[in-house]
Amino acid sequence: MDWKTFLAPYSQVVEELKVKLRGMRAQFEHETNHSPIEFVTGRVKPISSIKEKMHRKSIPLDKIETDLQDIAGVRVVCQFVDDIYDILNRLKSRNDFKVIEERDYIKNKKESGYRSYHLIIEYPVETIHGERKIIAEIQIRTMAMNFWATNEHSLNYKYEGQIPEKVQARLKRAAEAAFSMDEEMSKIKDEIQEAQRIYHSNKQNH
Ligand code: 0O2
Repeated sequence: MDWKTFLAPYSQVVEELKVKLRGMRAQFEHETNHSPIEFVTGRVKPISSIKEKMHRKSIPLDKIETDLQDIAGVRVVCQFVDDIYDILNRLKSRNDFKVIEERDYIKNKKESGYRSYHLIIEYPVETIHGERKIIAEIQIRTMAMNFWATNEHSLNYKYEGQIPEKVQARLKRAAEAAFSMDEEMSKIKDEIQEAQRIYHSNKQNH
């Protein structure tokens, strides 16, 4: 398997999606003084993680393009839970890619405590050999959800997927605490946004 050649269009997709999503953020900032997008990151799954996931999910090499859907992954991090659904609707109405699957791990949190909204998309990318349709995953989550997922991901790595029960229980409590914070912040969203608008316009006037 020539991984470098195989992964090249996936890198192209990650780069294009980052530009487009960061462009949305810039446009929001310019036009409304508030962006529902806090920041955007993206990555191509490392080869070792691809191999590990193919093994774990028994995905044969000839099914990798359809069945391993997060080789190209971008993440949109928002301030508030409502922002997630706002972004989601905007992404679903775009014409430059097609949403083929949605996974709402906010309404249906995972057993681990994980919350996020996942969109699986089919993205047409131009290569020197013509158009290729590449499957990619867009994860949309709040900063609190991101904080939790990043920490849990590190622990999973440390314990090779076998986090001790005591730590798992703490993580579940931490996931609920993070979600309570999201709910509390939502209740004072208007006030926070007004404060941020005042701050930004004062900064522009100086
Ligand atoms: P990475 O790149 O290291 O983050 P599965 O892997 O079976 O849980 P599936 O069917 O591939 O899930 O798709 P799903 O549920 O959309 O999950 C894919 C990605 O979502 C994962 O990628 C994580 O990034 C994130 N994710 C899902 N569940 C959890 C979780 O419980 N905790 C954390 N921290 N992240 C989660 P990978 O493959 O783990 O790789």
